[in-house]
Amino acid sequence: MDNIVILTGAGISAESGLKTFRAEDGLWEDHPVEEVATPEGFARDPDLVQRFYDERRAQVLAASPNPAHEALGRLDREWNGELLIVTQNIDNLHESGGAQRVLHMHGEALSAWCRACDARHRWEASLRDGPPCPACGNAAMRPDIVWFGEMPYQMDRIFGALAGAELFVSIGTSGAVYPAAGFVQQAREHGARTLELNFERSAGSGFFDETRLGAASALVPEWVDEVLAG
Ligand code: BV8
Repeated sequence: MDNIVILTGAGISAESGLKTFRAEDGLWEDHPVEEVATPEGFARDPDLVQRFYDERRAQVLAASPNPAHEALGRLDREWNGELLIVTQNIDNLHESGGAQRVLHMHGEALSAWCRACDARHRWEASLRDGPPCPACGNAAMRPDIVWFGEMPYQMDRIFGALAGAELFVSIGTSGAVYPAAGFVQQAREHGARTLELNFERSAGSGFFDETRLGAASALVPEWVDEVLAG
């Protein structure tokens, strides 16, 4: 086996203190998803949406990687084959944990996107009070996040990776949102083995050859040890 594709979701960052989406105390509870994670919601109330993402940006900056992120960082350093970590998460904890081959298909909390000139900038401060875009000076920056109804980033690259994957591993995701939730089926169609590491069985558990239930901070280091031991 030489080519691994990993999909991660909010569950891998839960033990770093970042809220997941569908737990009872989940993110969406405070704000209905259509208010904060859709272009329509942003058009209707930009200040609410900017405040929501300002809060998330600050939480991301205050969070630290947990043993699951660090184990994937070790895998990235030591695995000589192909590897791609496709994350649905907008935090930067995979990178802080040492991983480099990371693709943020739903964007990043620490990135701002200018609607006037299309430039993207690393951004750690607030966007709420309309700071000028460093490239064009317009006060037109939005969170660089893929909202519902928007095209996820780098889909061609992801589909290409899934076509070549020999092992597809899903970590900490409920399998509730597409197209990410469909990746396991695409990997299977191309002959990959499939493994799910999650707290509970997800909506797509039936598509996995193997499901291991537990906390990511325990399951992921154990699995990485297995893979690196050959
Ligand atoms: C698109 C950024 C076209 C925002 C996010 C009807 C049917 C099918 C699809 C649709 C439909 N109607 C509309 C759609 C499309 C829609 C969709 O799927 N809707 C759903 C609600 C039905 N999708 C879209 O709009 C997407 N765009 O389709 O464009 C297209 C199609 C194909 C190809 C190209 C273009 C865009 C969706 C992106 C939305 N943005 N995030 C932000 O973060 O604010 S979605 C957001 O929720 C996440 O990014 C993630 O993708 C998604 C799911 O969240 P999870 O990460 O899975 O987290 P969750 O809380 O759900 O689960 C956590 C899991 O971890 C749980 O299972 C839990 O048990 C486990 N866990 C918890 N703690 C731990 C743990 N596991 C281990 N250890 C722990 N400690």
